[in-house]
Amino acid sequence: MASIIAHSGETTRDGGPTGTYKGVAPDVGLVAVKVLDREGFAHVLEIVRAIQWVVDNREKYNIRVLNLSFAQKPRWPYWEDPVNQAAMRAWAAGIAVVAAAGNDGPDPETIGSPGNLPYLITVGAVTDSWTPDTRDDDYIPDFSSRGPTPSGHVKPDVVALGGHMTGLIHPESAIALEQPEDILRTGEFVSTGSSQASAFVTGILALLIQLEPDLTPDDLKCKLISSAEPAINRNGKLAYSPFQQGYGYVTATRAVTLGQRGCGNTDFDLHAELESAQHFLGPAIVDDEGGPTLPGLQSILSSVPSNKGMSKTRKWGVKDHIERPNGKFSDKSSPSTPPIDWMALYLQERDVIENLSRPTPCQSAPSSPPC
Ligand SMILES: [Ca+2]
Repeated sequence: MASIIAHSGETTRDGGPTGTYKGVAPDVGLVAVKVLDREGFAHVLEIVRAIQWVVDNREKYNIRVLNLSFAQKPRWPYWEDPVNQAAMRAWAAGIAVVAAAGNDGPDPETIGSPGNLPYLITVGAVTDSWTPDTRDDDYIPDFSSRGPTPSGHVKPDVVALGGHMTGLIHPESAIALEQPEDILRTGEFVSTGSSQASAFVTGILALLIQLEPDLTPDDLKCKLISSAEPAINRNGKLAYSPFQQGYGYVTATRAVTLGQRGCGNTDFDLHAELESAQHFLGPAIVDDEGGPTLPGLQSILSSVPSNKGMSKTRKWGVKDHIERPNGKFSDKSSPSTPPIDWMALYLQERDVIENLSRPTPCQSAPSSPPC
């Protein structure tokens, strides 16, 4: 996970590629806090102590983001969970906390703890189907845990690349010895899961902080959810429920260019929560068949499960949906008016990008460089 976040080693040697990959944020400083044993287990209270150590040492090491690439079945309401309480203290102290959704899908209500904590950034996985050059076959694999949480909150918040991620591993570690087939000739290890997706997003947060150091944890969450790209079918309906994709697929470039501030955790009150004065229930309700849904979801969600791998109807993002070839809504079965006004969102995004790429106006001062 650390190498997905921050691997800074060389990727070329003698002018040729070495087959290795850099991490998302190779300039970041890492503070590794070891909690899990060789088999990947830890007592709840050890995790709590570790998170508290991070909070206590936040200023000493300038810790801004905490990656929690683990998930356990929630045993308490989110506000009574000791790990969640520690994670809330971290968030309140100015540390953005990222958690894995879990690998217990595709059933609903499989989000683990601490990913069930509403305040955190909870990340599910997308796989690129081994084709990095097209997203038309990128899909949410079955293993990625689905919401809602027991308290009815929509999770994951976002999905990110988590399929066959390449990273460094200690050759004598338990997992390397158990799975030698996943070690490449370069000595790197290939692994898959929402933990890897969580690490990927943690790297994106480090990049955002590098550019804008004053971002708060709530702002960082806002940057991600406001720039994520939902999967949209040709008929304008969502290809995945928000319980599967959250706000959608996150990428660093969009978080940097289109991400906004001010929209993170506006429905909650962390200080009231920490004083046990208030807790919050999410918007999920029960449908006619006893499954979880959201008010109005049926009219905006495709009734057919999205394909694994290549899909002729699914596109990731408003831009790809609106600009898709062969017409926008050419299906005979498609409604003439899409259930969500994607065109308005598309025009908003286009305006932002055009403003970013517009050259700075020339200055009239004589010392200015010529335009
Ligand atoms: Ca792909």
